[in-house]
Amino acid sequence: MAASTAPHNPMSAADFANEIRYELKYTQGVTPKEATVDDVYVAAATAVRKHLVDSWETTKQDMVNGNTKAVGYLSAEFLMGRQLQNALLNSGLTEQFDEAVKEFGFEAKDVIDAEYEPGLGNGGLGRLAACFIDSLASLGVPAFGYGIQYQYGIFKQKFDENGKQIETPDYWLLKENPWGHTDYNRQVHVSFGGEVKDGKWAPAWSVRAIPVDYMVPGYASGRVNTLRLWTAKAENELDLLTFNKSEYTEAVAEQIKAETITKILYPEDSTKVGKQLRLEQQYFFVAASIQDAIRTFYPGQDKPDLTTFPQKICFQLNDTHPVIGIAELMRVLLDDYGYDWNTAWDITSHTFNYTCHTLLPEALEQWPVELISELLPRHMQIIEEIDRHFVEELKGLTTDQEKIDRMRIISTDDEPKVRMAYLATAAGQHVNGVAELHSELLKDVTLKDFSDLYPQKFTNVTNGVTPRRFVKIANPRMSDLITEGLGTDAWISDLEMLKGLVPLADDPEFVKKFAEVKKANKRDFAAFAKRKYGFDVDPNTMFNSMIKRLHEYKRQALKILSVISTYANIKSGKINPDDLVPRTVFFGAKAAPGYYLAKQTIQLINNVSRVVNNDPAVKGKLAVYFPWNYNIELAENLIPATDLDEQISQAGKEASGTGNMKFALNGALTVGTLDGANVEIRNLVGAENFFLFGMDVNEVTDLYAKGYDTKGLSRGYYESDPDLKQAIDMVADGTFSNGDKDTYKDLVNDWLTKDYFMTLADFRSYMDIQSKIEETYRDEQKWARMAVLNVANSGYFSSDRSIKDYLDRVWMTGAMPAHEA
Ligand code: GPU
Repeated sequence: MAASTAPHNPMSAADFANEIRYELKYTQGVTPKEATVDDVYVAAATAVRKHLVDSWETTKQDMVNGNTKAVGYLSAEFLMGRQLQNALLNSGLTEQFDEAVKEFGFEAKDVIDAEYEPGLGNGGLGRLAACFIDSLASLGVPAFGYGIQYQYGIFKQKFDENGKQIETPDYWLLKENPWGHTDYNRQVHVSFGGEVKDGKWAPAWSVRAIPVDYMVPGYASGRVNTLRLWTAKAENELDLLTFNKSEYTEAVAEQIKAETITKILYPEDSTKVGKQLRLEQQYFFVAASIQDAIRTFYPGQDKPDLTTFPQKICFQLNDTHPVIGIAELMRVLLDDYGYDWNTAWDITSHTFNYTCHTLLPEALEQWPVELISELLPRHMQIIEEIDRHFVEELKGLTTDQEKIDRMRIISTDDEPKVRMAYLATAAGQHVNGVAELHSELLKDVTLKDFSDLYPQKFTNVTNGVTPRRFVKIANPRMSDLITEGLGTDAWISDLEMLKGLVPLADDPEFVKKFAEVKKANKRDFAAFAKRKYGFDVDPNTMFNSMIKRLHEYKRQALKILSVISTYANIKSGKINPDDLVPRTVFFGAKAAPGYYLAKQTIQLINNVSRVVNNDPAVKGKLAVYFPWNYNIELAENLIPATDLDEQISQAGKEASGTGNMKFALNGALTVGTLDGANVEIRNLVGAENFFLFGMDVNEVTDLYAKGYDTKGLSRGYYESDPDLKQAIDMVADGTFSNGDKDTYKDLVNDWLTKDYFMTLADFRSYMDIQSKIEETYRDEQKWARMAVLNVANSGYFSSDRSIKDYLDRVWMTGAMPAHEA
């Protein structure tokens, strides 16, 4: 038996069943006989939550009474995934649970499945926040996650009979939410609008911000942190006078206006959406969080000494969404607590740090001065003052007036805007990118002026993923094998230990077992896909997955064109299907509802899937599936079953990627470009264990310089590559639209005239790497060995390591002592 460091609760399964029975009776009022699977899920969740309460309480106390600076992770998104399995793992109750639920007539799997996944995030940025708070708790760092409890999360995706994406609301709170505790006693108020009188803000309206608290249990740390998500409620629910006049709608107008603030998550990902409501959301949650932090760290104090604030907590700005918090903390210090400008600035600038998650200039938020002035007039004044001080400072650093203008926080054009990334960079102590390449490009391109003058602010923290959810829970078979191989399960909280698997890559017995684990996972996935989607997936094929938001820069188009090309070549006889490695291609992707070309791409993929999967000519050789509504649950099921992972963004566009890390850690090989964290993955796992293709950043830059997108150079690639031409022609000629030639005309037209992300330019290189992939895959032992080496060398991509890097490079704090108070 391997030594275990995993959390263990001495409670018996029978006792845990008693606790479930207790909750069924006293919390839900149902008898075990009546209890449905949903009831048992809620009861089990409530019971396991109680096992975490003591640690939660001491963690909160130690955080306030101790001397370790806390981290406030401010994020508009937390894409948490389901909670029950993670809570069971961290409270050491997994096995007891598996046994106990049987008493109520259910399988553990079905109870786990009863949980509805909250979708309070769009994609990578939101999931990263969730991984980070898991690691903060697991490392024993005092931390709060602060965000928004949206009533509607990311839309639910369906496909209509034509393969088009349909968005339906995600009414997640219709199901019981045993994890969130609404704490009406800790509500605060947040104001908006109005005007500035005598230097003081006289707001026009305000709302209540009510916290919903989630426990964030650490793995084997004895710590439980808090995720505090704010929900908006009206100051006055109902205007009784109006109501009594039977004007019912008017009577609830205020309630509607207030609740609208936290009604819905903007389904945009990596794009700038300039909407007043979005600014309201941003201000709402950061203003509430700042009040909350002051109240937490200076309990009961009317006139706290806030010059110590930066020693109590530092706020991490997860992209630009919470950046208005800088102006808010200044306002609080100046107006509510009467500090002078310099003192307030000193406190504020030592409190915030900023993480940038993009390179796309269009994704950097800029708020029109007019809008901020209307919604937050005092904050606009303060931002103007920050801008003025900043210009003064710049004058001391450079004589280049153009540079100063370029760097101004408020743009100097006809429609002045506040550049939130610049505000964050000017005010924060540190700015970081999310992968080495990204951080370099931030310094050299996106924020070059700033890094020239403030090089000491810039640093890199490469992203990571939590090994608890994405290895231990998602891939139990592989986890057991790793534990067997290493003789301990300590790797779960010290992921670099996976290095110990390197020698086992040359142990045929181990490699064989590893390959068997993958096969079993594929069979599991096939069963899951049948159950959930009705798909008939052949587990004896190569599983090839591309799961991420649908975005042109990520280039799902490149993948689907390659599939079409293979299909066409089989049909035409150019390829003998018996020479192909049988392959099943999976896509998972949501498109922003207003993103036209992304939605056309979804439609195309669905129709390629329909045509290919129904064509006897390719049966058993090629299949394409597009499970709808890609979410964390699907990721947890598909990643452990995947052989080949696609990370094929145009070089220089994907800030990091985190799916790539999850795949490598689960023994999938990557086909990818030199983009984002791919670069680091390839360096660590070894170039020979990674399928590299495509242009690098310099080649991309050169091709732009030649006028690729402006002079229509993509057409040359189309004309000169018969495979590419054939594939695009097939899209244009109606093969995937029942003969209709118009369905994809805008997509095709974009490819042939602009193709900004150079899909066509990278096509040949992408097709060429496929033969190498197939040749490698045919040698089962070789492929499995490479997969083992991917796992063994990917320990670096634990979010525990990311958090340690933040602690050292950005936050300058650490874990709480076991008992600090
Ligand atoms: N990312 Br900006 C998002 O998911 N949403 C955003 O609005 C912005 C960035 C992603 C990056 O695209 C991805 O490369 C990165 O891995 C992730 O953030 C976490 O840093």
